[in-house]
Amino acid sequence: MKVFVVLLVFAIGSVCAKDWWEGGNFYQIYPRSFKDSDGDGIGDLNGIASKLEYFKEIGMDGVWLSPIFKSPMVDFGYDTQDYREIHPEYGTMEDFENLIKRAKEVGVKIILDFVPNHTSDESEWFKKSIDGIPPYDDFYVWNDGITNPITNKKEPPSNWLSAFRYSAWQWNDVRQQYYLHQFAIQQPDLNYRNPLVVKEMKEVLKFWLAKGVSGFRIDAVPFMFEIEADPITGGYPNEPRNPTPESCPDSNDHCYLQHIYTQDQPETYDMVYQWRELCEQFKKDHGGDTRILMTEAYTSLPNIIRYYGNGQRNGSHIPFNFDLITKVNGASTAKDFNDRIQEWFDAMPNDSRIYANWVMGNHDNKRLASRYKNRADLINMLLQTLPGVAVTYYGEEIAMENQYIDWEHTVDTQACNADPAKFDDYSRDPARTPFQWDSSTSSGFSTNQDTWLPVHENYKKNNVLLQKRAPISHLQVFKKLVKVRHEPSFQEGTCIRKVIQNDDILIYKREKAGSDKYVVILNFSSNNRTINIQDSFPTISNKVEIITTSINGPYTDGEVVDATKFNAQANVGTVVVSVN
Ligand SMILES: *[C@@H]1O[C@H](CO)[C@@H](O)[C@H](O)[C@H]1NC(C)=O
Ligand SMILES: *[C@@H]1O[C@H](CO)[C@@H](O)[C@H](O)[C@H]1NC(C)=O
Ligand SMILES: *[C@@H]1O[C@H](CO)[C@@H](O)[C@H](O)[C@H]1NC(C)=O
Ligand SMILES: CC(=O)N[C@H]1CO[C@H](CO)[C@@H](O)[C@@H]1O
Ligand SMILES: CC(=O)N[C@H]1CO[C@H](CO)[C@@H](O)[C@@H]1O
Ligand SMILES: [Ca+2]
Ligand SMILES: [Ca+2]
Repeated sequence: MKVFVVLLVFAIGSVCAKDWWEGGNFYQIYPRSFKDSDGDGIGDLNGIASKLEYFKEIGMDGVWLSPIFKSPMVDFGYDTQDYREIHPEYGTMEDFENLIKRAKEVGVKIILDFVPNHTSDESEWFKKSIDGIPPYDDFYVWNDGITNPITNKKEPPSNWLSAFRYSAWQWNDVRQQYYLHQFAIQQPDLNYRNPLVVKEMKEVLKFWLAKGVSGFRIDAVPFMFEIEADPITGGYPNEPRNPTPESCPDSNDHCYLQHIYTQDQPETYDMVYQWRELCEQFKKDHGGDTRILMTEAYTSLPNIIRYYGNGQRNGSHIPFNFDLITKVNGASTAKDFNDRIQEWFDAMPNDSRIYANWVMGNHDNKRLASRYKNRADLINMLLQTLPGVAVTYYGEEIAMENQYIDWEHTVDTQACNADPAKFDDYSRDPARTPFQWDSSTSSGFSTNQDTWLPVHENYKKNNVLLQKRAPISHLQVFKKLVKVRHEPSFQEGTCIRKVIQNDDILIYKREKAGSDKYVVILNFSSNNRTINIQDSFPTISNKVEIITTSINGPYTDGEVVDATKFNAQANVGTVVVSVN
């Protein structure tokens, strides 16, 4: 038996051995909200460790954790105080090592969020930089600013704006200089033009690789480098006005300017390629599975594609594709979705080892089930059945919804920096509420009634335990999807897509020679349609079996139905297999 298994693996391997992450399924955890083990109302590492089996149950290969490093939590961990320490609310280094050990036993890879663009202003590095102590004096972007000739007052060196509104320059009284912060004032930007910063950050990556992590998700990559200061004046150029001024009238808003000097600088790509080399070298030196990089960059498609590599050098394994978050919405048609998908495939490098990826939600965006009313299953179906890597934000598998949080209770710094009239547009709190495990106190997230953000008010009707017990639920659909995803037709097959019925329906066939033929039918419209699947795909037989379908759909899993009169109901998605 053992010999047989080895031979089989070898036989597949000799054709095209897939590395663990290729075509993988990934899950994002927001550690504060996943599971609280000690009743303080805040999620923690031991909480995550107690739920590792759940990741297996929902078919995840890897889990990436939003930041867990020591932080004053102005931006909930996206402001790092110490890159080598665990944030005390989340546990100890021992807890982390235990998590890694247990995750290995269960067979789930752990990936850490790495926030390179800035540290916290409470970082020792920044404190030493303020005091001008070498080598930290040049670890951040400091500048004298300009003296206004009329008022004789100091002004920031340039008009650059923070992503969290207002000037990106903050005056420091001690150092008598401005420092750059592309995000909150408490998040000073690191100076990547200083080789010591580059070296130090590599040491940090190696530190965590040595602890056994399987890779990194790298935050806000486009913001790493700014244009070099003018060698003579030491000044920085102003950024021009947004080319569509009417889209952004408020001069304090980040969008007011076109960020040609503070984002997407060419040096950024090189940095990512260097980090990839570091991961490869670590594997060579220490063995084990491939350590991967996932990169977060909200930028143009050609820029995102550059993160994959440049033909000579490899870069990010998974440069996040946010197009299905940012370029479509609840009113988008099947054609809109298909066009976005096609754009990505057209832009991707022509290399069989490069994979598409699809992200449907994250901690910076509103919940999938709220963006797509009644269509959470359909969207998850799209995510799980397209070729490439799938990335799921915690709770989307049970269709968790946004929880409205009023101004008084809002804690997200991005919303708090906005005004009471506009805060909800900026707030990311509604999508960060505690995970809904069951119907007990605080949805089984915590034994404490008080949690750092309130539990969604619908938790007694919508939680993992209920959905696990129900024969038909979002979770059951999700589990069917992740299972069928392992079939060769989904892993290695072709994907032929068509938009039919006046742009109402996206239909596609996943097929690998010698394996089952699958068809995915997604009705993005509010029109009920009856379709003939054979009109789109003549090789599909008269009868198809339902693999899984949206919970509001007319069919039942396992049912065999007529492919020539298929009921493609409004807002419903279905995966079928051709019955021979
Ligand atoms: C890039 O990655 C591919 C696929 O993993 C590999 O075959 C190739 O050798 C790598 N290229 C370099 C320059 O490392
Ligand atoms: C990729 O390669 C295939 C086959 O060699 C070719 O038909 C296709 O046009 C190429 N696509 C791009 C974007 O270069
Ligand atoms: C679509 O069909 C469902 C189920 O039969 C029904 O509830 C709904 O009203 C129909 N919608 C339209 C627009 O006809
Ligand atoms: C794109 C982006 O804004 N990414 C992150 C960069 O850092 C800020 C501040 O820490 C985070 O809030 C963002 O999510
Ligand atoms: C493109 C389209 O018609 N989309 C509709 C799909 O159905 C939802 C819910 O009924 C509508 O809100 C969308 O406008
Ligand atoms: Ca806790
Ligand atoms: Ca920067």
